[in-house]
Amino acid sequence: MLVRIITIFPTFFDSCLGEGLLGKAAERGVVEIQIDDLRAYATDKHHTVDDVPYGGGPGMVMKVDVWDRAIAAARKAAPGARVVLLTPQGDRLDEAAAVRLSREPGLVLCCGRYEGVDERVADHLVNEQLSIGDYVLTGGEAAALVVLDAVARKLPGVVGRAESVETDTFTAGLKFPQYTRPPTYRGWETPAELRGGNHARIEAWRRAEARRRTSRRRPDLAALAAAHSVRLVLLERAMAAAISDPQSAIAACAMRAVEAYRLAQLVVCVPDVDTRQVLRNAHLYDVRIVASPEQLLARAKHETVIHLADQPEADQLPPAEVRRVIAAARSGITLTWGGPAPDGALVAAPALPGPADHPLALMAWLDRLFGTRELQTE
Ligand code: 6GU
Repeated sequence: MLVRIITIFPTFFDSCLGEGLLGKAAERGVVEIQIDDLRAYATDKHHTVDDVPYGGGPGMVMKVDVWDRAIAAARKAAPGARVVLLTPQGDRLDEAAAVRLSREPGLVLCCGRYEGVDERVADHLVNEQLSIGDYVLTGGEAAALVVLDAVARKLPGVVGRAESVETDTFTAGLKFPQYTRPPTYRGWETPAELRGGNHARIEAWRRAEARRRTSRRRPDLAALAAAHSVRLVLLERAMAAAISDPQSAIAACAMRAVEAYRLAQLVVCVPDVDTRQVLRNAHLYDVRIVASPEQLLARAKHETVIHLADQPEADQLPPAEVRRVIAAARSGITLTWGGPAPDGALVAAPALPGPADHPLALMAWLDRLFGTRELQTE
């Protein structure tokens, strides 16, 4: 992936890009980083990049024409790249955004300064705006590094074991606590559960700890990551009829749903297709394969079942209400999609353009439900 950073402080990036994860990624050729000096696109002899604001007030505003030339050069150097303006006014960077950006062919990170950038840059020249949190930095440079690090570690071959990306904090709430030798230090013990070598016990302990600290420290994440209790059931009919290659479409859908929406468990009920073929990497994603929808739904009787409807119908729940139901659920939620609504299910409205029985419609629906901003259509 080609990443081009446009900045008035080109030397800011010198030390960190050669080090650690980003250094390794560059060395291996997984990312190529170009630093571009915004001042090179100024036209006067003082290389002026800002001017006083219309309407008065403190601070200077970065000039639209200078950014226009810099971004045009970047689009030429990195065809197809997504152009991102770093600004506290942007959408908040989160793990789903990092995953989404890691799938772009290239990125252009435009470092604004906090006093401001002429609004026409945001309106006409970039594809999106990102912020890294609710605090003010003097410039977008530190934010660009944060974005770059978060995105780069999603690229294959950057983080050593695929597994460490799978178990990252935020993929499904906060991470479990980790320990290494010695077993006791100044009387501080490591948990006995981790030392016994019983893998099932270790897994159970880690899952429980992760869930406990997520709900204590980050109830906001816990609601979304209702995690180990939100299950998505893909019912076969509509889907198999709608697509020519059900195996790979379902697999893509399943992987993305678990990754981007932090569904900790996804259940696929596709009796008519070869499920082994569908989910070669199922074990990585905690995907369960169940023989028939009836079997699953019988087991799930005590759960709330929300059916994502193919067609708009009366009495459908809007996405905000579905989110509320999921967050409030105590004993688990099953989302079903693809066939007719199971008995007793709440029915939710897709209200989406295009055929609602296509996997992309499901992804768009989940985007709305779980707050991922953009639908990946490639
Ligand atoms: Cl992207 N830029 C600046 N200047 N401040 C920020 C930010 C970005 N994200 C949070 N604060």
